[in-house]
Formats: sequence, C-alpha cells, structure tokens
Amino acid sequence: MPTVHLLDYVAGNIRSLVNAIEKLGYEVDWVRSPEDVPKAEKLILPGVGHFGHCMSQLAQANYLPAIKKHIDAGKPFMGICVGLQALFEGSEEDPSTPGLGVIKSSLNEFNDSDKSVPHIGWNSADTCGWPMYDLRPDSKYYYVHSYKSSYIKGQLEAQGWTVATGTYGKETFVGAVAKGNIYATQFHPEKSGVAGLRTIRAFLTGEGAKALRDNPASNIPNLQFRDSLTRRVIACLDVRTNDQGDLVVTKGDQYDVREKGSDRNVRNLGKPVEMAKRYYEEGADEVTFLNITSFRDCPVADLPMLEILRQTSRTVFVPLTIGGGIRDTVDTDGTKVSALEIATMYFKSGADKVSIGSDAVLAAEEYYSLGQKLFGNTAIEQISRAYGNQAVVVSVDPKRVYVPKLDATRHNIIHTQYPGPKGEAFCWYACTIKGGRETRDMDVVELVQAVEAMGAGEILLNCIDKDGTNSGFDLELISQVKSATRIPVIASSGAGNPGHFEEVFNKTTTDAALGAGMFHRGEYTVKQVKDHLQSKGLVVRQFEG
Ligand code: 1PR
Repeated sequence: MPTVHLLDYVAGNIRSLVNAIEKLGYEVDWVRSPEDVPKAEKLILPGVGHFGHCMSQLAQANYLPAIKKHIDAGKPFMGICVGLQALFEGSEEDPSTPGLGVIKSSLNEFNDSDKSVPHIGWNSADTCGWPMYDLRPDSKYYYVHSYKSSYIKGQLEAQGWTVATGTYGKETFVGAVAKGNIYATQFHPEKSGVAGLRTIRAFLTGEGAKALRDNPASNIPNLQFRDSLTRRVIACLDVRTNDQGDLVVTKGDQYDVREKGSDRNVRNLGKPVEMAKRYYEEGADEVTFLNITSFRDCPVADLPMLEILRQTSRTVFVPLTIGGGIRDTVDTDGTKVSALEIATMYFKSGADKVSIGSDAVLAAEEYYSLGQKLFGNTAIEQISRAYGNQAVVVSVDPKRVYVPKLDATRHNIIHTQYPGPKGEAFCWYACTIKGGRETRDMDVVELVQAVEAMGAGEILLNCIDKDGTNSGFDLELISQVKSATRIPVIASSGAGNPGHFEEVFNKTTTDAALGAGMFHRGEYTVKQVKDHLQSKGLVVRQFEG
C-alpha cells in the first residue's frame, strides 16, 4: 500500500484525516520526530488550534529546519488549515511568532462587525477555471478559521502561486495555494465530503502537481465580491441506552423521550451509525451526536459514544460533533478524569467538535460570581486552548419564563409576539442543566456572553418549549442570542418541514439550522430541505456522489 507521512506535532483531532487517507487506499506513516521527516516522500502538515501554539510547538521540537528542507528538496508537501497558515511569514493572531515565510505575506483576522467569527461552514475554493488539485468551481469545502490571508489581486500570483479563493461577507480570502511541490488548503479536505477526498487524491497521486506543472502560468482569479458561504443544515442524533440496554437514536417532545403509552419505553428511532451515514449521503453539512444520558456508571474508556464515533468517522466525511457528559468527572475506579481528557478521547476517535451543556452553565455562574474574571481552569478554556475555539460548541437548553412587565426581573427580556398563559407580553429565556431537569437563575444572553469570553467557538441553541413540536424554530430566541454574541449560532428545536429552515434563514441571521425528529421519522430528507432552500434562492451545498 502506498504511504504518506503525517506530522503528528500536537494532540490534534486528525483521526478524520487518517480515515480519509485510508479511504483513498494509502497508509499513514507517522512523523514523530524531526529525524523522521527525511524519510518522507510525501509529507502532510495538518493544523489545529492557534497559529502561535502550532508554530511554537514545531519550533520547540525542532521541526522547522526539517520541513523547510523537505520543501526545498522539491518533495510533495501539503499543509491543511493552520498547516497552510504556517507557510506565511506571520499572523495577527500571534504577531511575535514567525511562520515559515515560504509565502511572502501574512494573515489577519476576519472583520466581525458584519458577520460571525470564526468563519465556519462550506464555502468555495474557486480557481476561476485554472487547474489546481482537482478543485471544482461548483464544489464547496469545509472551512473553520478566524484568521485568513486576505486575497489581494496579483500579490501571491507575482510570487508564482496559483490561488483559489472564497468570499465571506465582503472579505475574499485565500482558500488554497499551490506552487511546484507545495499545495496547501485553508479548508479541511478531510471534512469536505467527496470534493475534499478528490483534492487529497490529487495530492497523493501526484496528478495535482503534474497538472500545475503543465499549466505553468499563474492564474489571477476574477474577483467577485459575492458571499459564497452556504446555508448549513445539520442533522442531530440524540443517543441513549434504552431499557433493553441498546444504544438507540431517540427523540423527545420537549425533552421527554419516552413513548406516551403505558409502558413508557424510550422512543427508538434507529441505529446511530447507520442514520449518520444516511444523513451524510443526503447532504447533511454536519452531524451532531448528543449523548443524552450520563455515563456515570460506565468506565470512561468504554464510553459507548467512542465506538459510534470511530465507526461513523470511517464513512462520514463531514464534521462530527459530540456532546453529553463533557465535564470533569470521577471514573468508576475512583480516578479523576478531566473534561479535557474526555474531549481528547472523543477527538482521537473522530470528533471534530465537542459540545458542552450543563458544565457551561455552571462555569458561567462561577464567572459572574467571581466578577467576570477568567482563571483558565474551565473545561471550555482548557479545550479551546488545546484544540482551538472552533472545536468547542456550547449547547444551550433554554426555557421561556413569562413576565408581565419589562422591569419584572433583572434578566434580559424580550417583548414576545406569543404571550404567556396569563397574557404576559414579556419573557426571558432561563438556562437549564441536566437535560432540562433543573432551571438556573441565568438567562441565555448572560450564558452566551460568558462562554464566548471563555473561548467557545459556536452556540448550539436548543429551545425546550419548541423541541419536538414541529412548529418551527423560536425566531425570537434566535434573534436575541444572535444580537448578543459574535460567534456562530446554530438554530435548533422545532423544525417540522423544509419551510421552517427557509424561515429561520430569512428571518434571522442564524449561521446554521439543525433538525432532528422530522429526519428521524422519515417525514423529510436533508436533501428535500436543501432543494427547498435552493428553490428559494438560498445557497446550499448539495451532496456529491
Ligand atoms: O449537559 O453537557 O451532559 O450535555 C447533554 C446534552 O444532551 C445537551 O446538549 C442537551 O441539549 C442534550 N439533552 C439532554 N437531554 C435531552 C433530552 O432530549 N431529554 N436533548 C437532550 C437535547 C435537543 C436537540 C434536538 C433539537 C431538535 N436535544 O438536540 O435534537 O431540539 O429537535 P427537533 O428538530 O426534533 O425539534 P451535558
């Protein structure tokens, strides 16, 4: 089996990259020290987290001269995400840390005044027709980053680079670059479905580099300042063990997952791995697994969700998020296990993001009680420091609390179009923990602002009142949260038909929308939702077979 060397310099979530390479018929050889680099014919530098963290890890372990030598020798090199950023001279993210300087330019942060940052989702890598590692103009690729190389017409081309671009809001950025033996992508090809596998294959077979050699003049993309980020549609699987001990996908009504009949069995809607694969093939842009029951009595190393992730990540090449039970805990043998260690196990098993629910609320309470100071010890801070903000999602389970007048509470209130049972015209959204079982004295605005300060990269915004009702998303809640935070928000709870997705994208500025029950019950497919959005003029990514 042909091999490719993969540089393992940080505890990264690179399981999915290994899976993608293996799927293409190649074997991964690990580079674990600078002495291994000269053995590599083809070298991939993956990257997660912060530019400064990544560069200093490489520098401390003395990798930089070996990487430069590999590149200078003309051997095939591919950088992914921060692996692309490492080729630049430096980044605004950490001005004191130099990059490799192979590309004479530097990186800056996306402007968050008119859009969410990080930039998360499926966007273009458009070469305007120029051949570049089988990138295609109609394909979409999965990006997740806050810093980018702003595209300045002719700048990189003058240095001999071929460039592919994407546009987010009004900013056009470098999506991929190639020159000679070097290919680098800002997007994650291993998470970009078939389009991503295609471009990795072009690197592995050498066909990408050959096509570039055969077309030596550099391209100058014809800039179109048109936002090319697609509307993200996510399928969510709530998973738990049923009374027979099987791990099943379930779905509640306002978080009650038991059947209404006298036996009150846990509702069983199917098998998690099979369903995730089906949603991937229907075009889901991400798949989220929520372990909705605690693993208190299960040894951490045997967490059933680990196996689900391992199996799913072999066939599903879009981002996978896992939530439930991510907090500091004590194992069945009395050993203390940190939230970071649990997250690490999930990442190593194929997760790209972890989602934290109850623990985030408790951490936010402490944040406010300590005068809004951070000490670096919360799960959110620790995981985002190690894996980057984009890897930490906070799942919020709010519930409406109606009040008669504006000054009835200290909480952030909205004037609602849907009055309460006693005709109350105002409400606030109280955060809950333990799957909605316990309501806390904290509103959603307070929560999202606290977790953003801690380093969360995205909000999964559920709504207990709407969950399982098929009556559409809570647009008032989503608008309130969107105006309180600059990180991306995923609208969740209440989707009952494709029109509800159209409504939430048109009437709020949500960054993504999630559905569960309507997909699990087979009422609509993800593809039907995407087709509907497309027919209404919204840009979506369609599954490429
Ligand atoms: O608190 O960190 O252990 O995480 C527990 C996680 O499990 C949280 O993310 C919490 O939202 C979730 N959870 C806990 N109990 C339940 C339950 O249903 N009994 N499910 C639960 C939450 C909500 C959504 C759902 C949407 C869309 N599920 O994920 O998929 O509401 O549903 P719909 O489209 O059918 O309306 P921790």
